[in-house]
Amino acid sequence: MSDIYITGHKNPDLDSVCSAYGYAVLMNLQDPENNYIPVRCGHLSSSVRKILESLDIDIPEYKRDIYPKVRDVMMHSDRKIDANDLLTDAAAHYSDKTPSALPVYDKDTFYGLLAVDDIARWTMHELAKGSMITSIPKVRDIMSEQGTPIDAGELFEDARNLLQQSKKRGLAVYDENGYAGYVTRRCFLKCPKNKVILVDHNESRQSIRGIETAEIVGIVDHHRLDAVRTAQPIFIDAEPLGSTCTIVYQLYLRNNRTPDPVTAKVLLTGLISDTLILKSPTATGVDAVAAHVLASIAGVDMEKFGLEMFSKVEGLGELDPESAISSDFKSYKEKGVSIGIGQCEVTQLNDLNDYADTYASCLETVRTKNGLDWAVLMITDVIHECSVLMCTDYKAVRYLPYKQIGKGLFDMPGVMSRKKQLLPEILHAVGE
Ligand SMILES: [Mn+2]
Repeated sequence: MSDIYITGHKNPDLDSVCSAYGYAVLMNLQDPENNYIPVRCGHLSSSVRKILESLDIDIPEYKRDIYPKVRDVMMHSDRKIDANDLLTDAAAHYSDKTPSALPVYDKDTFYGLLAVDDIARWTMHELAKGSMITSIPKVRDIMSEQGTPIDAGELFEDARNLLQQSKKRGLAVYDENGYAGYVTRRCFLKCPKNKVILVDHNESRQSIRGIETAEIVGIVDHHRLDAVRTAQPIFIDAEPLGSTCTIVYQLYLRNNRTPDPVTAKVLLTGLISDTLILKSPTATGVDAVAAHVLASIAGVDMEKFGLEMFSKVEGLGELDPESAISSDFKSYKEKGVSIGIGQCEVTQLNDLNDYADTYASCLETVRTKNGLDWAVLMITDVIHECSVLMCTDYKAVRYLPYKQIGKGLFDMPGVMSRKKQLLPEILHAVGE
């Protein structure tokens, strides 16, 4: 049984979190031999959190990184040696595994580690005296001073170095609940690899910290492929569909399963969010079929559910401009020009004038911070199917095919997709 983490990209959006959740449910049914854990490697925006909370699920937990830790290699002892036991009682434990240290308890509480050095020291001392070793000491009487315990969350590398430089054979490991296990030098002979499945992304720089130390065992995604090299053949399902949740739904079908109503609602949420209620040009017929089937399993009206969901998305006036811009911000490089394109979803653009100036100056800050030549923000009204483009001052601005409606502001009727509609125009303008 091993733990396999399923994670979406940094800056987790609904498709990323919902597909990780839905895929974990499926994989735990398909493969009970392993434990699939959906996680997220970034913090949720308040809108995404609000929507996930309304689904009544255990929201995938934040996982800071996937680096191997002490807890991945620590040992537990199935037999308990008591500090008041005689050394002969402990002897039996050495015959089978020959460990270099053994945990010792005082009744039920962890007492310390008995190291093989402690036994050797005592024995040699007795032999040096010419003793026939007739009186056997209690375990506690021969235990040497204990080393400083380490934390279960300590990095593998750091703990290995610590133990290598220490005179101790082993160290006790503690976590938030107290004593958790122990490690000896032998635990650090081979660095373990955590297993990860990537959903809604496949590039390691968009992934969880420490991904280079992990073993990627699967990829389910709908973005351009720029995946990592793997040591083993792995499962990959990459399709040009509107959402990763659609692909996950298809994997249920492929395995002759139907998602339960709660999971169906979760998948529907990610699907509707990424495809802007199927109105985005990235939405395909496959997405539409999946959305309707998922809605009927979940017992909701697809359109109504979608509008209700987007009504929970906070207006830009209520948000912190910098986090609103950065929460979905992608960088591109074309002809030596670095460009950043952010996208925000709103349910109406009538209040644009209230926040336009604040956002424009913040966009300029984001541009400088990221060392970009040009930064733009696409504000998409998902209900009325149009967008407004906000641009920092740059010479390519005049080559954009959109009508200017204010300083650095352009009207984009019918434009919903950054990838399919806006990006080609931006790249074209830069090339002029
Ligand atoms: Mn997606």
